[in-house]
Amino acid sequence: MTSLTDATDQVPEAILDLARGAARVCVLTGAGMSAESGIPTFRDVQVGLWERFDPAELASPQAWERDHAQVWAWYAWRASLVRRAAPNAGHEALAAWQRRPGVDLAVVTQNVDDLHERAGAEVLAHVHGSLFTLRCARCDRPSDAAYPEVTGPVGHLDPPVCGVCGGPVRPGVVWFGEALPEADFLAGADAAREADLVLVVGTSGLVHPAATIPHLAGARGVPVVEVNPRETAVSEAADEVWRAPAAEALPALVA
Ligand code: BV8
Ligand code: ZN
Repeated sequence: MTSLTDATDQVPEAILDLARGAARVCVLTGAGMSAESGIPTFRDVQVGLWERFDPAELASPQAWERDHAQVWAWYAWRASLVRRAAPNAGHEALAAWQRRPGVDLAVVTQNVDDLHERAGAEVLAHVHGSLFTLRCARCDRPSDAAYPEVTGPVGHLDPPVCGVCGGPVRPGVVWFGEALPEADFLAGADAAREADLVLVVGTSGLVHPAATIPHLAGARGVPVVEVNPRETAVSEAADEVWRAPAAEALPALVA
């Protein structure tokens, strides 16, 4: 396996050729895309940040029903982390690539943060929703409430209430067991199937149906390239893998 340092010093030839020749690029990103911005991923072994919370358990309607205040506190803390974070060089590289004349680059993200947008990229689909789009858990109306600034892992915070029906306000994210926003998922799947190149960056490929997107592209003969320091559930579907971190690999690829 090429060492990370070598890998990011020069882009693997086959990957560079695929990127240079691609007019339509679809980039599927996961939590690893934001790791170098200091946002903890879901499944990497974390020190500190997630020790007290099991993301898969808290990101669920069951947890919300059981204890709104604990779930709201967890999201308020994550929102505070994201607000304090900055897009990394990987986000910036994708935004620059997207602005390149002759390139049609679709960002399809599983991430609920807004770091792609803050780097200047247009995001085609947030397949797991967005942290900062709040809505009423009872009547589904959008809410203009905001997360309080939270500086550390807190136990409980009462969520704001809907100005119309008085229901609790929830994050506009897709919880485990909830359906993905159909328009986003279909747009992401179509972009992958019609691309000249699909780049899969920073995802363990474990969460469905988002994880099927690279496979949908591969089934159409679209070249799939994985950028991830570690092997994942997507690796075997990739035509090329680049074991490198996103914030080092993507700037080299887009240079
Ligand atoms: C649904 C929003 C049906 C919330 C998230 C068995 C088989 C298949 C499916 C299932 C199953 N059992 C249950 C299911 C369904 C379930 C699922 O897939 N479960 C899995 C875990 C088994 N899926 C669902 O429930 C989905 N809904 O199926 O609904 C339905 C249909 C109709 C009607 C009703 C219902 C909903 C899934 C969405 C869940 N919400 N997020 C929130 O954020 O709080 S998922 C969550 O995980 C995040 O969105 C995250 O993005 C996503 C995926 O994780 P990754 O992004 O891949 O992150 P992870 O930590 O796993 O990996 C990080 C990677 O980065 C690693 O590979 C690491 O090596 C790499 N990395 C680290 N550093 C870097 C790096 N890479 C590059 N550079 C670096 N520097
Ligand atoms: Zn309401």
